[in-house]
Amino acid sequence: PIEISLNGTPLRVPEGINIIEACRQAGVYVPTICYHPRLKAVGKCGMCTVDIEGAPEGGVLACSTKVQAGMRIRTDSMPVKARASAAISRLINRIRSRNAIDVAPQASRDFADLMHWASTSGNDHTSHSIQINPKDCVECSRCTRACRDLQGIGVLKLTDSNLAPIQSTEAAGLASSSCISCGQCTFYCPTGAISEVSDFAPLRQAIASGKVIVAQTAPATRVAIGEMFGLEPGTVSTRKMVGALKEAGFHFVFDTNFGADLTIMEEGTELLARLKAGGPFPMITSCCPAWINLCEKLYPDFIPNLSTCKSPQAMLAAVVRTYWAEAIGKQPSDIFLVSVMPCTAKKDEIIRQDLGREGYRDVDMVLTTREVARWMQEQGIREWAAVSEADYDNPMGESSGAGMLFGATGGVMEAALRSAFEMGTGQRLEKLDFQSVRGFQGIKQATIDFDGRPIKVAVVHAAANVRKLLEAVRADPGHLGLHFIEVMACTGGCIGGGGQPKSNDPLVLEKRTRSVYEIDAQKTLRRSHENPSLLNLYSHFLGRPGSHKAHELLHTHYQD
Ligand code: HC0
Ligand code: SF4
Repeated sequence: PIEISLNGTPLRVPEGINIIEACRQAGVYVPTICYHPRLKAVGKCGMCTVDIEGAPEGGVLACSTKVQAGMRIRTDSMPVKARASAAISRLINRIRSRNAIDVAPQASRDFADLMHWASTSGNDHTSHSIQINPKDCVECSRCTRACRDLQGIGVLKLTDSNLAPIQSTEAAGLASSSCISCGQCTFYCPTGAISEVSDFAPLRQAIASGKVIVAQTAPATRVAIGEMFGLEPGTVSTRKMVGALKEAGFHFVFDTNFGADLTIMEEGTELLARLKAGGPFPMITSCCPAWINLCEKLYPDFIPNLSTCKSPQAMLAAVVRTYWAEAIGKQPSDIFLVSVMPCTAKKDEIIRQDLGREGYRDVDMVLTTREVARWMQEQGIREWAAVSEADYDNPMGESSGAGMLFGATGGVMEAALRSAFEMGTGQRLEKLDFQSVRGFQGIKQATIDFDGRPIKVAVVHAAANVRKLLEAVRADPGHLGLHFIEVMACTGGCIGGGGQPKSNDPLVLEKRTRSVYEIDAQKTLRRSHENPSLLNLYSHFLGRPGSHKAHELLHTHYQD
């Protein structure tokens, strides 16, 4: 650590951090709109200037200036505040000019129509998952940086147009671009000018028409939803979340973690079959829909490598519509199934051809973690503390710790290794934790000894890293010797999904991840292939993993 002085108070801070982080650590507010700890600082909004003793007048940008030993920083001087308010005023004027468009009551009808048209003319509603309503844009460029730098996609641009400052690089709209619907842009957007496509009307209609209203909740939602109600990132809210869903109109709540266990049975069996047959390698996980979009759009040569398994949300949905519908004596179309997901690309996934049969879709609607919290709030839930806890419904409420791991980067790999090792070698793993595939390194590699046979695996997260790894695999005739790759399009995996609560906490992803591993560690049931409810489903309905019926319901095809 080094010593600095902040507003006259001595302060010890880590070396190499920028001034704005030092101020935050000391609880000193510095206004900014374009800065986010996980994005490259660009000093775009100009609000965060601070004075430094001995430095020229006009100050320095706190977001892009590093602290130095002995630095004497002031955030509370009149010139600092004057500069910040000038920058904020410029921004407010620009937004107001766009929204001025609220015309006087005496205006003529055609003038009002023109203004309304102008203020919505830049809207982009071409995508199934992501929408742009640029009227609310504050031109901070956080979305463009997320898309370009974190994801390596780069399909958003800032323009000079005051009415449509943020646009897709494709004139025909986002849907025609290489957008993978990951939603990272929506997570970083401070205002909601770019957001998930959101419409509660079908849910309201389903409730009004007396359907059986069912939810399933993804692994990563339970360690994040509390943030929407003011709790610390990483607070485990599993039973609260189920209780809140019940209070908010859902009759049954199932756990996507059960679907994750089911995926492991199918995907582990597929891996073992490929190991026996000698390929095709590397097998690549298929549960991240933004990755599937990326693969189909930009890496179609990897389609044969994709696991044929549907994702856990899709597998669980297929079981709800068939096995469970019959068990409760209902027609599949009597059920309205909502997937509560940390992800915006799941909205793309549910309209894929294989996710439905005979005139209905398996999943009716995807709500992101942010949206479901808004739905709960609309239904009158304000205080998280006042919500009664509840348990998942069975049989799709029982799940293993391995299923929980799906929510973090490396987790699908770890869950698959636990089961594939034990199913393939007939031996019992002594140590269930595979530390080598955990953590935030962009590309992780490990070699696991399957009873004398070395199995080489890689884990990659954040689309920019995915592109790097795939290009390396493509360039090597021996595909780097890899047997199996786990791909997640968002940093940290699903816990960092584009539909998760927005946060400026630099450690938010780490906090959520820690809780994912804690939930697994505290379970007695930590292997997917030992989930009793799942084994029961196989013996009463599906047959063996990889059976004809399993293929019909749980596996899929891809489009190149
Ligand atoms: Fe995920 Fe999933 S783990 S993609 O990250 O595989 O969204 O949380 O629900 O389907 O289980 C997201 C999270 C899921 C699925 C699971 C997978
Ligand atoms: Fe870029 Fe992902 Fe946003 Fe699409 S959803 S614009 S790929 S960040």
